[in-house]
Amino acid sequence: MHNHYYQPEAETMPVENIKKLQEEKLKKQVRHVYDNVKYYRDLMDAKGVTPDDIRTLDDIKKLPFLTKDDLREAYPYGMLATDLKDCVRIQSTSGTTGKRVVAFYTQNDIDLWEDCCARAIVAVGGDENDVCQVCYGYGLFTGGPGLNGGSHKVGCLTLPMSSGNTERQIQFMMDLGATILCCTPSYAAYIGESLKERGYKPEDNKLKAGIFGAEPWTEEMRRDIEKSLGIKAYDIYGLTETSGPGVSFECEEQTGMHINEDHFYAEIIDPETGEVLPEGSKGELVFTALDKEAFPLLRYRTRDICVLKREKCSCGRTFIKMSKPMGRSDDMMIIRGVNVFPSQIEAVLLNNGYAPNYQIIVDRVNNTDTFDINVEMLPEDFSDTPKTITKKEKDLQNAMKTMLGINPAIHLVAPKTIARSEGKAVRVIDKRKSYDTK
Ligand code: DLL
Repeated sequence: MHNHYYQPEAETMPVENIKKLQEEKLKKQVRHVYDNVKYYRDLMDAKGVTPDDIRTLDDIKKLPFLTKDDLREAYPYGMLATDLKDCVRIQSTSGTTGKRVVAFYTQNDIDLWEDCCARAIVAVGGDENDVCQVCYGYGLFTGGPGLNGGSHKVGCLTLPMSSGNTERQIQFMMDLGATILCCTPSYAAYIGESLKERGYKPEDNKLKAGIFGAEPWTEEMRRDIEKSLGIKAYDIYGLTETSGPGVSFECEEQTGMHINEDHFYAEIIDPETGEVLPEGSKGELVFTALDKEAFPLLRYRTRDICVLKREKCSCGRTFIKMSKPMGRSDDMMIIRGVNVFPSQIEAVLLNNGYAPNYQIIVDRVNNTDTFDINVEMLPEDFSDTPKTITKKEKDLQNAMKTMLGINPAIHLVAPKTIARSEGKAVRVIDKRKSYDTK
């Protein structure tokens, strides 16, 4: 048991007070956005809603939703709610301008974001005696910077490893005695395997806990990782649009992630109708950022399907809990931690002179995602020599890597060999069991 908190007043606040606080913040935030973000003001005007109409939390239902399409429309600066001079950083997701999300931060935004990550670290038992190895990617991706900041705030000795180079990860982990590991669950599983291959037993490392997120993972995978590393594995959730990791985090109960409700207001809606569903229903998660200054999205549709539940938690936190995401209401895939849309793949094919006849095959082999794309050759290329075909595959792979940020294996196949479908084309074959089916 490690019943302590990073910010106890917030994390254990009575529910009535949370609601009051959210209501106050919501009113202010709607005013801030209305006054500073023309894009959203136009949406509100079109719906006939003014900031004065938002008096209670329930009034949030009157506000328009935002989606990734809105972010695309408003790219790059259209959602910015402060002067550029007040912004100190961006973070971003991979992809083309169309699907890329660029989020802006003031110093205060970064501070509150890092607080959220610090809460997650303390919730798994972290304190200033810990050695926290962060192997989420650093750079534009939010994982590395977010957990790095949280780890500093807690006062852990922070190992800013970034992702990859497993040999070096293991060396630092063992030599410096890392006690907390932060990375994607698939990378954690891979590190576990690599340790075993090198003859290490779970008790040979000093790790006690892991903070794993950025992609869906199952309870089975949790058990595997816990066993192979000899640790407790905790979930963490977030998205670039809401700052990054730390929107919600698991406590020692490991039964869902507490949402940092002093900073985020969560709703569950019916993805078809947009209707707000009662607590306990399964639906699409929608967030309103209550404190963000530079990039304050209101009613942002995450496309993640999950359930919210407010129940007494043995950890003493009063924040509502979200289940692990159970699926998506769009076609986004998360491959090796990177968000990938089939439409991006299609765009690369078309830009490179191929017809949009393709199939994406994703699987998880030895806890690592495999990513293959079968693409039909053009009829005129069919007579090419194997050497030129290999060259074309390589070129297409490079173009994909530039667009997506990860490398698929490209297989050029004979024309007319990918089955034409009569209804909706089956473009994606995802063999992973990444979502819990419960
Ligand atoms: O993945 C932020 C993050 C970094 C979260 C590190 C946790 C740890 P994006 O790249 O914008 O941001 O992707 C956000 O990833 O809408 C979910 O679909 C998915 N996702 C994030 N965390 C989890 C999780 C980061 N714990 C998208 N379980 C989200 C399942 C997750 N899916």
